[in-house]
Amino acid sequence: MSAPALERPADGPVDTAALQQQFDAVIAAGHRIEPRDWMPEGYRKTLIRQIAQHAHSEIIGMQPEGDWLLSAPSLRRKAILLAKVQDEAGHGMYLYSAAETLGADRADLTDKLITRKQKYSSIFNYPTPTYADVGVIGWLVDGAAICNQVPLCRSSYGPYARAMIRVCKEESFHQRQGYELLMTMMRGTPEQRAMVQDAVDRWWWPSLMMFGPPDDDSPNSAQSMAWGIKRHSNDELRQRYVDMSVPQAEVLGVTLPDPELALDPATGRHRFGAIDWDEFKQVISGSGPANAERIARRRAARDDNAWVTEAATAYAAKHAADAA
Ligand code: BYC
Repeated sequence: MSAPALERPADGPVDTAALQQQFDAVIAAGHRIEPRDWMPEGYRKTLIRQIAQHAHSEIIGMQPEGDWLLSAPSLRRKAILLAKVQDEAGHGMYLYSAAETLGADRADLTDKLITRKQKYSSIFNYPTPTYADVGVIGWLVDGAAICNQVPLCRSSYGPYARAMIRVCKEESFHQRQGYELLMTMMRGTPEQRAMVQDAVDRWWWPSLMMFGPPDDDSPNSAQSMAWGIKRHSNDELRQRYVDMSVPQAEVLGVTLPDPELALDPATGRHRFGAIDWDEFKQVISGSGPANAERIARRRAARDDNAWVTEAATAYAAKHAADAA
């Protein structure tokens, strides 16, 4: 719920301190900030940064699985994969719309993505050499996304929080389809089982990196949590994800590639090995295995389809003129 907008005198000076006080009260009460409410510039900028990165991740995230659309092993698998990849496009669109409510311009955000001024999730810079990767992305990557995004349904910014509700419902379907695909492969031939294990070995550690750097090396967390944009710290969500994934791996019959992974009986949580943060830093600074390919494709899609945008814009302008 948002608080009523603070009345501003028509021509008088803006009382920033009073506006800030009201903003703080809305956040402290756990209510929502809406697009027309006053907000501190840092809050707006942080939201644009996170929402834009999130939107870019959804759009770039179409590529690794999209690579399998033409060679899915059956019509059923192709239909499921097509629906999933289309869902990711939809998520990107809701998120760009949410960023627009903060004054961002969609074309400008795309430009910042392809000129590397804004980031997207590290996870989408890894290749998908086998069909088991499609299943593992559904299970692990969408599983991590759910862990991270369910709390964002309670984010303090209304449009972002509301977008997350639908996104999470769809991610939940995505995760199940991935798990079902892997279950089917695990009931198949020894080669199929080996293919699943190989994909798990490649995706496990990168999926842990999706939650971001450790809390003591996360420059944005404290302020984002104080503003209610993030509800939990990176390490907290990573731990939840590990605890959730271990029993799922057991049911599936795969081994998670971490010899240090063990249940701590004292806490009921799993201890796990050290994450390779150098690899993470390399990937987010553009040197991951597939960064160049992902950006080149996004750039080509923008440039090759510019005529569609131009035609649609001209058509909308004509309609608006006819209606006037
Ligand atoms: N990858 O201070 P920190 C999906 C950056 S798509 C890249 O902890 P923050 C799906 C971070 O941005 C779901 N960069 O930051 C789609 C910051 O850099 P800048 C994607 C990362 O924002 C298709 C710096 O590192 N999910 O599910 O407080 C198919 C310091 O980090 C990463 C979201 O976008 C990373 N992994 O926390 C299948 C969730 N981690 O901006 C599935 C929304 C950190 O200062 N985002 N960085 O230059 C968030 O929840 C938060 O932004 C994060 C990071 C937890 C990711």
